[in-house]
Order: sequence, then C-alpha cells, then structure tokens
Amino acid sequence: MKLARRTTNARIRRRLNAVSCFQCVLLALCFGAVPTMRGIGAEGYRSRQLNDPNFSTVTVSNDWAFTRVHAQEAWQALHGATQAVERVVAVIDEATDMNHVELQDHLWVNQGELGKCGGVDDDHNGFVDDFHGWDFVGRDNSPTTGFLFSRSQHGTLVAGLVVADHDNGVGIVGMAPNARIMLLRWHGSGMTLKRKVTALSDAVTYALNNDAHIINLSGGIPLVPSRPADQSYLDKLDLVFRKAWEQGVLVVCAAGNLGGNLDDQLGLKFWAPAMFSYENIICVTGSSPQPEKRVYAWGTNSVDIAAPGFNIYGPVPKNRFAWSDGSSFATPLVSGAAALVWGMMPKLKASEVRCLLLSTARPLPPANVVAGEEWGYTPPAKPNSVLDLSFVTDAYDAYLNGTPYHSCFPANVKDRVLPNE
Ligand SMILES: [Ca+2]
Ligand SMILES: [Ca+2]
Ligand SMILES: [Ca+2]
Repeated sequence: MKLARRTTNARIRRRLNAVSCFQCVLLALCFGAVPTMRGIGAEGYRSRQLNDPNFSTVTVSNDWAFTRVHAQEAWQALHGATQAVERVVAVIDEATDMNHVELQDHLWVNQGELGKCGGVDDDHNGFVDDFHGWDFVGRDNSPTTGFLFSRSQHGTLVAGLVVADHDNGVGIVGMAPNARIMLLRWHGSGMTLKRKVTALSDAVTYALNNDAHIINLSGGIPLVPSRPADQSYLDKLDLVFRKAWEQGVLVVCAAGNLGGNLDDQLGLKFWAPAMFSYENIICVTGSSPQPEKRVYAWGTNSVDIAAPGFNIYGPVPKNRFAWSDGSSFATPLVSGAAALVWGMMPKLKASEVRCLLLSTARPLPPANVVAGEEWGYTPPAKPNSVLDLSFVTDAYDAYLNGTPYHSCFPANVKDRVLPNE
C-alpha cells in the first residue's frame, strides 16, 4: 500500500510539470495523494528497528556519520515527541534528482500551485508552476533537469543526507525524518561569477519568500573585496543573507575544502556566505572518521562546527547510491540536525537552534597539520568540536518543563508567541 502510494505520487509529480487548465479538473481528484504540509505527533513515528539495509552500528560503515553524531538517540527523541512539526529545508545546490526513491516523498510542495493551472503563476510568487522549487540555472521549474547532463551527484546526495526515507528498505536514512526539501538549483557548469552571484541571491530570496525554515548551502563563492566588481557582488549577497537573519531563517553553509585556515584569507578572499557574521549562520567543515582529528578547512572566526565529511554514503541520481567526501556532505548533516531539533522545539529562534548545536558539540582531539595533505587541523583553531546529538532528549525535557538549557533558550520558551501566530 505504501509503495503503491509512492508510485502514484511520483507519477502525479511528473504530470504536474506539463499540466494544462483542462487537466486541472482531472488532477484535482488525485491531490489527496500528494504530500501536504502537516503537523506530526507520536502517532506519526514509531520506535522501531530501521530496515534500511545500510544502517548499522559499525564504527566506519556506509552510515558511520549518523552513528558518530548519535543520530539514533535524536530519532528516538523525535519518535517520542508529541508536538513535533515539519521543517522546510531549502537545498540550494546543483541539479537534484527529485524522483529518487529516497527523496520523492519528502519534497516541499507549493500548495499555491497545487491543483492549479499549468503555465500560470497561480500563487503570484513570480515563478510559474514551481511545485517543488526552482531551477535558477535553467530558469524553469525542474531542479532535476541538469543532473542528466552534468553527471553531478552533489545535489542528490546533499538532499538525501537531510531527508532520505526511513524504513523504506532502501539505501540510507536522512538526518531529519520531519523535514521536507525545497529544491533550488543555483549551480551548473560554465557559469560566470556574476551569474553565480545572481543565481545564489535569487535562490536565497525564493527560500525566504516561500517560508523555508532552514537554508542548506553546501557551497559558497570566493570573492576578492579589493576588486570593485567583487565588492558589489559581496554587497548583493550581504543584502540577502542579512534578510535571512532578519526573517529568522537558519543558514547552514559549507566551509569548503581548501585544506587551510579560512581566517588567513580575510582581506584577500571572502568566502560567502560562511564569513558573514550574522548569528543565524552556521559554517560547517567536514571531519574524518578515525583518527577523528582532521578537517577540510578551519578558522576561528569563520568556521563554527565540524561534522562527518569523509566516506559519506547516500543517494545519487537514478536510484543509485555512492560515497563522497568533503564539507559539502557534512553541511546537510547539520542542516538535518537543525530541522530535527527545531521541529521538536518550534518556539525557538534560529539563533537559539544554532546555539544548541554549537554549545553541545563534542570536542575533537587536538592534532597537527599534515604537510602536503589536503586537510589538517591546528589547535586551538576552531572548530574544535563536532556535531553530537546526544543532547536532544535533555534539551527537549527542559523545553517541555519550561527551564533554560545551556543558556541557549530562556525559561518557558515554549509559551513564546511567534510573530506569525
Ligand atoms: Ca508560482
Ligand atoms: Ca501554475
Ligand atoms: Ca532509506
């Protein structure tokens, strides 16, 4: 029954890409089968043994990253949470295969376009038929298209690490069972710097205008502020990321794989948005499994936290799976963790979720830079800690009991009235 519903959903999504006004009448009969935004409660999750074949507790395995950050404990806490809600994670990346079996049931759905006419911007948000997001490279409503031509696996793997289907008997499990992904393509081959800046800026703006809670950007743009053109790009990006901060949207971005200290490049290059100082931004670097002492990039002022970033396994286009390395794949682990935590404690602000993840991170062992290798680590530079979700149960108890936790949120925060309530 479950599989039959999935197949139906995928078929409907494909048809929606070319739906006409006449077809709207017929499709309206089917919309009950399309995923909708919903609250989730205890009945939505049951504690059980996951049947995804690559999930195990071996120290370094296909899913070592999830085990290392104690994701199981967090999922257990989520299963027991009675008031958890969904969080929308805007995955701003390369083309992503949204029909992948691990992703297709976890897409954000633009309710303003659902059941409306094809070829028309029914919700007046400036984008025609943007059912699940937008392709800011191909300038159409299919963030999936490009992967067929680019051979890229990046977007699909990043998205899968956030939401890969739990208990579907396939592949892996994503960090946030309570998340939906809004797919926004900003990157493709052969783009000029100006076009990249515009695409990223437009993608962030889309996420903000369409109620994403979290932005996952497993990338960034190096800029040289001394160049007038770059300074104008920097100003443009600063504007949209400032708006994200003002709107309370959490931004989780990658530190890159420079194998060096991001801080040292200040004045020469500016890695945007990681180096913006807004308190809603988390900059993530990838760390190694064993020995756990190397990271892809670091910087006391610019990098906030490490997460597993080596030998990361997950979905890639055409229902396949593969391994990859880099800060890019550490970033969605943190985005997913944020979605999970924020879904359980929805009255928190973005900066409070950030505080929770950073203040509870587990210290990394000190180590030295290994000359000639692409990554290294120099104490006491930061990040000196790695994502660890062991705290979630205690934080959730504090949230429910109305007591403060780690100075990240005040007493009785659950009674806070949010602006949109
Ligand atoms: Ca629209
Ligand atoms: Ca439409
Ligand atoms: Ca799975």
